[in-house]
Amino acid sequence: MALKNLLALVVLLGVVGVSFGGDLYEGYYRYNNCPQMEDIVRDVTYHYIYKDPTLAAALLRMHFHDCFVRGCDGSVLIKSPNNDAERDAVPNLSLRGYEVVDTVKSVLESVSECRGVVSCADILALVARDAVLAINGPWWSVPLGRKDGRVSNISEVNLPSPFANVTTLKKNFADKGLNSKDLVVLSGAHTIGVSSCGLISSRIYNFTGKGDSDPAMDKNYVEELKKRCPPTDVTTSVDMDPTSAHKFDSHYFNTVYQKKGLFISDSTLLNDIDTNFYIQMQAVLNLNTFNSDFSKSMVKLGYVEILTGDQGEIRNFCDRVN
Ligand code: HEM
Ligand SMILES: *[C@@H]1O[C@H](CO)[C@@H](O)[C@H](O)[C@H]1NC(C)=O
Ligand SMILES: *[C@@H]1O[C@H](CO)[C@@H](O)[C@H](O)[C@H]1NC(C)=O
Ligand SMILES: *[C@@H]1O[C@H](CO)[C@@H](O)[C@H](O)[C@H]1NC(C)=O
Ligand SMILES: CC(=O)N[C@H]1CO[C@H](CO)[C@@H](O)[C@@H]1O
Repeated sequence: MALKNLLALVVLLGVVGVSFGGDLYEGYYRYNNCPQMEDIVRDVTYHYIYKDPTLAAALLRMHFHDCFVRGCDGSVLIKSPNNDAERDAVPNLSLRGYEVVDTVKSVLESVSECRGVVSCADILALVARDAVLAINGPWWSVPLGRKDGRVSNISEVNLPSPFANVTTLKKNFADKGLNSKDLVVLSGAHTIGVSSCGLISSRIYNFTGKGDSDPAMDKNYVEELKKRCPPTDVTTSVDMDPTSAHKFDSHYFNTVYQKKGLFISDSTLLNDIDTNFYIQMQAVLNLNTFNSDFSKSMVKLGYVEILTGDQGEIRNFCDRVN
């Protein structure tokens, strides 16, 4: 009994110690009025993913987009009557799964002690984790305590481009406090999910404006992609990690190593000494560190430009500011 109390005190002090820094910490809502929070997020997320496993990719991507624009502050979730919020931006056209976050929020708001307590930014960070877990991907602990932003503006959506080279991508990530390892590891998220044909048509049909394809892509693979993506078809989807698109594994790095990376931003990871080394470690040496590397980089991503303490607000509905 005494030992148990002592342990509880040590844990509590540890938590308080971290929270003084305005930082995030694990189990935040257990100490802040809503101990059921993580269970509710998991149950709702699993419910949706079992019905439609492809939502896992969409939700993982949504968290990434949220964090890269104004930080992980839930701004990607906000709707604007004028269609000028982040989610109206072109790269957002294929974002899906907003209903998962909105449902989690409405369940939480229906529990009296959780009402007005849980941020949408935290919900999204946790939904992304649980969505990956629901398709047998890695688990990572998600430090919580983010606050929600009040601004979402289409003009600020400046995500890394699928046409960017590795120099630019490294800069994009460095601007968010993420290094080359985070870049190559997080790009591994493309082990699941799809892209629309429109984003790759110039790469396979008209790379330099002379009816050619990108020499950095395997010639046979270009032909395969042409079959799936006829020249004028911009809407059909193709798997980003063919033969393993529904499995969260390190196969993406084999794909990139075989010059079958779908975007220039995937292939270009072979052109940098650090990112190339990581790809070879996974694809050739089979080092099997991807799951734990991914977990670490996701936690780092979840800290990008966050609002904590008195900053921001706790939204009542995730799709609008209070
Ligand atoms: C390195 C820079 C990145 C670029 C340039 C990039 C670009 C893209 C593009 C263009 C698509 C296809 C979208 C469409 O069809 O409209 C996509 C899909 C996706 N991206 Fe990325 N991405 C990057 C990094 C990331 C990161 C860091 C994550 C998550 C940690 C991520 C997760 C995903 C997922 C899961 C999908 C599939 C979505 C689905 O199937 O609905 N991406 N990405
Ligand atoms: C979005 O940003 C643009 C450019 O900075 C600005 O003119 C516009 O007023 C902003 N819109 C909203 C709704 O804040
Ligand atoms: C990478 O892209 C940037 C921006 O388009 C360009 O300025 C730079 O020259 C490119 N670097 C390489 C090595 O191709
Ligand atoms: C290929 O690109 C060139 C230069 O941008 C353009 O003039 C031409 O119409 C394109 N061809 C096709 C088939 O789209
Ligand atoms: C999912 C989503 O909100 N998509 C939006 C992306 O932007 C277009 C164009 O502004 C909107 O019509 C979509 O609703």
